Amino acid sequence: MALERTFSIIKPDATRRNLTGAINAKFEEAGLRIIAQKRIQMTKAQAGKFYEVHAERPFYGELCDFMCSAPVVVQVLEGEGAIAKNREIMGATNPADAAPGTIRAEFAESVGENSVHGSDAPETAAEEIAYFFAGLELVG
Ligand code: DAT
Ligand code: MG
Repeated sequence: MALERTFSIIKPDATRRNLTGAINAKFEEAGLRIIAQKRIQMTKAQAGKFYEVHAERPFYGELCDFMCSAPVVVQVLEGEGAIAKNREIMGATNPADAAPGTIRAEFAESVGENSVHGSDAPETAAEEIAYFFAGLELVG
């Protein structure tokens, strides 16, 4: 499997509860390297654009408000098969369905406030990384 990069967000429910370190430990224990990371306050415009693919879903407004409700940590994770590996470590979108030991099983509060975002494919990973980071900020 190839060395890949994926985009990750530690969401407001997790930063509020001081879970940044615990979540990063899960990534590092699984062999993912955090090659870029910054704490930002997302704006409504940024959140709206980032989740544009969900614009028609009933939860879109709530999702964008939530993403701006506290700081988030945006990050780039690198490793063998990083995109799929990160989705595995994250667990299912709804924490009630997430496998034991996954980030969402351990930390998520609900389907909407589920602690982490992770890219779902190589194309979205590349787009999402470029949306938040300049090339020089990625130090692999
Ligand atoms: P994922 O974050 O696992 O990729 P997704 O892309 O389907 O899931 O949805 C993006 C986010 O939208 C998800 O992390 C939380 C929110 N969301 C998804 N389904 C929802 C629902 N049924 N009710 C409330 N929020 C939801
Ligand atoms: Mg998704």
